[in-house]
Amino acid sequence: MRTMLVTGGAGFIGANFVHLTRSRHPEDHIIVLDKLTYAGNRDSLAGAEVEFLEGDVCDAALVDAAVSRADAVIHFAAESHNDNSLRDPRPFVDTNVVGTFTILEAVRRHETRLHHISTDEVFGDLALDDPARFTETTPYQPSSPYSATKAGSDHLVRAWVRSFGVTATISNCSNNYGPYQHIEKFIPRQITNILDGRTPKLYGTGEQVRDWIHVDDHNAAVHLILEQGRIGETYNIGADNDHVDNKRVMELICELMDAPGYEHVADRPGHDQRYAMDSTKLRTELGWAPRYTDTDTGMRAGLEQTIAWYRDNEAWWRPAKEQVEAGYAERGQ
Ligand code: NAD
Ligand code: TDX
Repeated sequence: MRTMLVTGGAGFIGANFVHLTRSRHPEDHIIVLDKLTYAGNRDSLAGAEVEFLEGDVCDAALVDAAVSRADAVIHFAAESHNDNSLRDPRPFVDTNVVGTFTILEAVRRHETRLHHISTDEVFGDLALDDPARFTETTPYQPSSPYSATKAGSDHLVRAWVRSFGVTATISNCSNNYGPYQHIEKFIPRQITNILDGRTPKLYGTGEQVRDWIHVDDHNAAVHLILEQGRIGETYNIGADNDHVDNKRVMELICELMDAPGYEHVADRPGHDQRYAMDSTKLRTELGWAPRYTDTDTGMRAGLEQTIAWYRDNEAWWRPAKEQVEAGYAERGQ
């Protein structure tokens, strides 16, 4: 039996990771450490047997005690929303940078295996007409306070590997979608807008490109890296959806939900244009491949599953809806 410490396990990707791990490794003991910020939801772990620690990844004593009992730490906890980081960057510096530092010091002390979860946004963005993809050696050029703090956390992990021999791996993944994603984010916001009788909202022209991946494909890659990844290495994760712009995703959601249309709203300041991930290393070294692929946008089956989940789980998202939309309305979005 292994003990896994999952930070941020009440958030979107972390909760999906816990459910996947429970189904694949029922014998594992899972400790979830989560502060339950506005983005964390205890209900996302319903049905999964876990030891739940409510607390902050910046709390060195709490983190040390939890890490001392773990065989591996999977570090998802972060402030994750770009729009929020533009209004109040402080929690991003605290959780993403100081939180990761705190985790690193604990795994250093206890010689514990760490996998650090990061994002494609550390590489900055590409021009819309640039067909390049980010590789593991693309220089970091983050644009927002969110991506800058994630970039900082990645640098810390690499420095702790090299300077202190910490046994860590990193993965940088593209935009995820799927069940349990907070309704402030693009895809669940539009799905719940339609379910709620509101008009879906597209920022600016909607020509930006995100390399969408289903959350289960991301987490399957994390499992592979944990089991077979080389220590000190970084793996890019992406499902080759870098030809699908926001407008196309919006049209597909409207089509699948029989919605009459959407409206254009104020654009995000400094809006990153195009993200595209080259996941060749993960595919060739570890044999990973995404399961959610199809010949249209690569997202139809995954979106159908995600829409059905939000339809069936209104009690999960309803309490946040009014406030999230009021916040967006204040900013003309
Ligand atoms: P999320 O915002 O849905 O969840 C974050 C979780 O972390 C929440 O449960 C929250 O309560 C918890 N948390 C926040 N601050 C904390 C703190 N100080 N101490 C303890 N817990 C804290 O985020 P997500 O979308 O699930 O992202 C998870 C990770 O994956 C992040 O590191 C993010 O950078 C990365 N990532 C996300 C995406 C994406 O598309 N969502 C893509 C690539 C990488
Ligand atoms: O209502 C909206 N309308 C809209 O057009 C919202 C909320 C977003 N958008 C656009 C902005 C982006 O181009 O959709 C795209 C996706 O937006 P978000 O869901 O906010 O994601 P993004 O900013 O791309 O970042 C996400 O992917 C990388 C996650 O939030 C990050 O945590 C992850 O690192």
